[in-house]
Amino acid sequence: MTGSPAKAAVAGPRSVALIGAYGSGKSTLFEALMAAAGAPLKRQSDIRKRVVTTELRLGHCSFLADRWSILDCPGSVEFAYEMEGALAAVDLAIVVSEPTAGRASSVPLLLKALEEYRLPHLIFVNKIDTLAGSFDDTLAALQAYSKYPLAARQLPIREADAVTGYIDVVSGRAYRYGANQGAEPIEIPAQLRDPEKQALDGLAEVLADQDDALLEKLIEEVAPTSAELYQQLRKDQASGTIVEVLLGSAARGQGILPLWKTMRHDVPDAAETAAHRGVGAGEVPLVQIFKTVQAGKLSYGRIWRGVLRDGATFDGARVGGIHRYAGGEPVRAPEADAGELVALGRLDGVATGAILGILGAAGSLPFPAPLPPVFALAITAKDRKDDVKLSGALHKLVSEDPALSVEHVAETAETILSGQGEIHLNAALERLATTYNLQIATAAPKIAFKETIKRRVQQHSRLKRQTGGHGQFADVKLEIEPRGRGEGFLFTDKVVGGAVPRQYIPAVREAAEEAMQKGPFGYPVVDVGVTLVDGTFHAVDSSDMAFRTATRLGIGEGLAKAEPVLLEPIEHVTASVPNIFTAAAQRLLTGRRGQILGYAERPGWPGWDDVEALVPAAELHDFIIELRSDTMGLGHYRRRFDHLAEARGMTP
Ligand SMILES: Nc1nc2c(ncn2[C@@H]2O[C@H](COP(=O)(O)OP(=O)(O)O)[C@@H](O)[C@H]2O)c(=O)[nH]1
Ligand SMILES: [Mg+2]
Repeated sequence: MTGSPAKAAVAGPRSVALIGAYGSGKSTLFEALMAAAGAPLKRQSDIRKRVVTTELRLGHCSFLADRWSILDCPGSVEFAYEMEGALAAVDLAIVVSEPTAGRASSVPLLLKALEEYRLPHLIFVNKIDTLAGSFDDTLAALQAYSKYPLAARQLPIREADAVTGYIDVVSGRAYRYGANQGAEPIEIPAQLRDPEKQALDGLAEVLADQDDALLEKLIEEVAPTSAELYQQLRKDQASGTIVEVLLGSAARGQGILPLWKTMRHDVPDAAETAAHRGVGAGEVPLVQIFKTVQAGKLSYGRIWRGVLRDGATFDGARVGGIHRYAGGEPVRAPEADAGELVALGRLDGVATGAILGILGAAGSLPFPAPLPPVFALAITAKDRKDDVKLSGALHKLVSEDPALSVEHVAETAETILSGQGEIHLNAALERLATTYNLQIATAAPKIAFKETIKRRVQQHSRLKRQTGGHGQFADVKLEIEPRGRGEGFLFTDKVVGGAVPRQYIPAVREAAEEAMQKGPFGYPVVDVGVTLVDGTFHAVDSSDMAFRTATRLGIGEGLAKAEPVLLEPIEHVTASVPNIFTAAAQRLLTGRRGQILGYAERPGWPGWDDVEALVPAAELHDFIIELRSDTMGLGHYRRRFDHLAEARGMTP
């Protein structure tokens, strides 16, 4: 069909990941690829899995005797960590793109992730049946995002407004899409002769940039042979220096066989990928776990080296079952070969990202570092009896998915679950419900407000209880005053002549400090100085206890008179957006009481800006939702505590 030469030797198992924006058609393509390879998914599991777009899906099949592991990745940016884990494990990524320029929204972020892994990738322009506008515009838009040159392998043939077939650029042959994934050869439509020639010249030029011999031929105006072009395509695609672009319709089964053939020829061998990462050849198995599910009952791993046998042990963890997924259903296997992705059963205590076996000094199997969380919820078990169970379940959840984090915040007495967005956290809560049978109540996290005072006051406090026998007496004169922001609490003793005997001073100091735990508004009080200036005592009735009580009451009254104010945490926010959205990001931040500090080009991210601002924490709870919705889903941000500031116009 594409007229490629037969592949020299039968390769070992290889793997690809399908990545792309939510709804671009990855799952449909996954099913189409499996079907074309004679391993159609069972209808039932199709329907079930369609709904769950938040989980990786693994499938196995053979195409022309080559064995393949295919990963269908979730599309939402909120599951980017899961997708990046998949990228760490495969030989090549297939970026599934919308067909129309301007709708390729998450492509830039994906290409960035691929660049970071230096992972070879090709682009499948899907939904070609809905192409509006020119395909050249689509290519130009994709090229604008890509660091590497695109090599268009196909051109669409249009009749009336519909795409009815394609031209294979290298062979110059035209095909009309038929039923059942087939395509019949046709004459090249006359109006496409010139575009075809231009496309071929363009392809040859892209390849010549990578190869001197080819370049010389072009300069001497000698046309390279198809065989030369195929060979160079294979070399450049497998090494990731070019990005081949194919097109089709996953839903209609169009363009699937050409994609398979390109994969067959141009996806690097698993051994090449391993060598690239510094994993030497050998017999001793080396496995990388790129995802764990079901509380560690199942771990997805890539076999980087050797043959993995069921029952093998690694540091005490024993492989309890090896599974492949033909037709979407798990099939148990006695062993798995290097280059395969398989699911491993019951690897106790093995977390996402773990390496089983000995990598050796030269190797580096990079695994994504979890992204800083951008969305958080305070969570509680609806049934208090489940509290202990909840903390155990959260621990497992985080070890499965390190992009989640759990923290107990003492100040607000809340358990905070944070992650990459609302959908990500909802998926986690869903798992708590289904896997652990835990019903969870959620709320926006409380803000850790503080208080301070603005005025200096003198406060006299006298405790005198002489009921019956042993009474209580203490008398203190306190000066309570504001200190500079961040200077903290300070106690000073200025008592002279033993007006308050030495032995009671520590009790006064401790009580003063304790009184700062809760101010007039109910929040911790910061940056206040307390001076004990004078006092009196009673030889029999005074005690530590009496001085404590007098001090506590005095400070309570004094703070209320000292113009108490609420302090709110202000965060330093860095929002990263493509620069067409820089103004939008600034507007959003300003709208959230933010003070813009400025913006600058984002280092290493051409076309992106970092916008810096100081923003009250109280305004940031759902910031990521708005930021994404105003930046085509591309914007993200980091935050760190900066300082406390008076919360003007806020009543506690
Ligand atoms: N017209 C058209 N629709 C498609 C094509 N491929 C997928 N779709 C539809 O696009 C929607 C999203 O597809 P899905 O595979 O779930 O996308 P994913 O989120 O990337 O996995 C579904 O309604 C599909 O039927 C295609 O080639 N043409
Ligand atoms: Mg999907």
